[in-house]
Amino acid sequence: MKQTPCVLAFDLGASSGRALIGEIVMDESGGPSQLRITEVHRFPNNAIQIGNHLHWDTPLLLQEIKNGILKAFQAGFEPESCAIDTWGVDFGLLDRNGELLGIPYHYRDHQTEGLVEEVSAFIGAERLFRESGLQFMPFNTLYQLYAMKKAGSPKLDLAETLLLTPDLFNYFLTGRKACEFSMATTTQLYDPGVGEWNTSLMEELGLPTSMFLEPVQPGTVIGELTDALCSELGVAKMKVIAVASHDTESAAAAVPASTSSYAYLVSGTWSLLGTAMTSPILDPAAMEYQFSNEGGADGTYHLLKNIMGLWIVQECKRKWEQQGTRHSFGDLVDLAEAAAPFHCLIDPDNLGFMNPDDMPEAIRSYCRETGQHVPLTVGEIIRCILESLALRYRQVLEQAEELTGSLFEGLHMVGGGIQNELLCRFTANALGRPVWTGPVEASAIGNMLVQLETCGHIGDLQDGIELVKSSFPINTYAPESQQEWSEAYARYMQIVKTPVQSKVNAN
Ligand code: LFR
Repeated sequence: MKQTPCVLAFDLGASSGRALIGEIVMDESGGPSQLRITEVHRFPNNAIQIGNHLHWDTPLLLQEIKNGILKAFQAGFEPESCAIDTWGVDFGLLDRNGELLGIPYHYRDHQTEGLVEEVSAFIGAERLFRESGLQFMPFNTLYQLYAMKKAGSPKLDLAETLLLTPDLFNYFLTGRKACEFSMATTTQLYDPGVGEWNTSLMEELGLPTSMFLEPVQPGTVIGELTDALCSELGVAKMKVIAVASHDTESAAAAVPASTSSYAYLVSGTWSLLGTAMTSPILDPAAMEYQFSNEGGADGTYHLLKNIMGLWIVQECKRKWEQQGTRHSFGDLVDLAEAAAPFHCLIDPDNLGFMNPDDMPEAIRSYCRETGQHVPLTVGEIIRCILESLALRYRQVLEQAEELTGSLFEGLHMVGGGIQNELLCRFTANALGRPVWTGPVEASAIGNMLVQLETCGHIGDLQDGIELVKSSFPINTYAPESQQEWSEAYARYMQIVKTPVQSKVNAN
């Protein structure tokens, strides 16, 4: 039986990974009319503390990728290609024999604490921003490597090649080493103004410069599954493609916008609020607001900001489970909905929420320090988080408008977080503008679109966006109760200016 063209996308997130098949459904005239997605595998992704460091379980993730390939074939698909997208910044180091040196660190490991300040003082914050265009997030590759250097890590001495996470898995699948552009731009060691690795910065920081490969653009075929892997799994050969392998950029490539200027929010563990651009904005205003310029698919740059996101909810849930109370995400949202509005607000991006031992306590202590009502019940805490996130989105959207000179009509929300309808409603209310949600699996879909373009099944990404529009529902949330939300925003802006003892974050 002749199959419809199909590709396999792996989307690895901080809490779970999934493998999805994307198939082009043809219309009567033989042209592509719909993208049909089928999840063939889903698996948890848990960080592991080993001694003093937090790591990814890289071998297990590779095993799950292999399981995903196998399951795709077992389900009767014969994908032409596969591609992997993951979170940014993290990496594996290879020795001169091409073997992995140690277990890759997780970006929430504490090794980089204090290094943003230290490196800024040493290099100069303005220069650092101008030459990287990146928000000073403590986990950026630059700070991780600098932490290793300060710790005298022998791995750095032995490293011959640095591969960012998707590149590392692509290497395990194909035996080919490559560096994909969108991931390179998350390191803070790539200069987007010049379009090259910033080797002088590396030298000044004492980092080896030779382990970075020349970046390749999304849409580059890296190779094929190795013979060994095909016989291990008993599957046919397929191409392995570098897509916009940073998950945020894959998601951004699937935003079903109808205007040339639009804002989007990729909602999941993180909330990434941004807008597509043709070139990076590297001026002091972008630094002051701490935005990033990240490389995307199709030669785009995306001006975007990391906002702490649903991580805060996930961590509360985890803590309550540890203490013996289990709640589903649905229960948490119901309890939040039943709680009183605007009792207390937090700055979700206060660094105290980056990786505390006890997230509910971190929230209570923030509220205590800022002289607010201290939330005690589960409902109060979750409501506080969701309202604060929505208000933060307004603040960041307005900053993005200021930086770009655009006026955004509303906000496109994509990613798993849009299943939290209360958050979508709150966001429309906080913005006083419509919120359009969908698709949920944006990263996997953006990943598929670049594969389909590379394999010649769609003309370009714009064709892909049209497919997205005709294949996935888009919901609209209209703003309601403006008065209350405007008052809450004014209060929020006061609260985030209040100095707190716990770690602070700029802008
Ligand atoms: C989202 C994301 C963000 C990145 C963060 C850490 O999954 O990729 O874009 O800043 O994870 O890598």
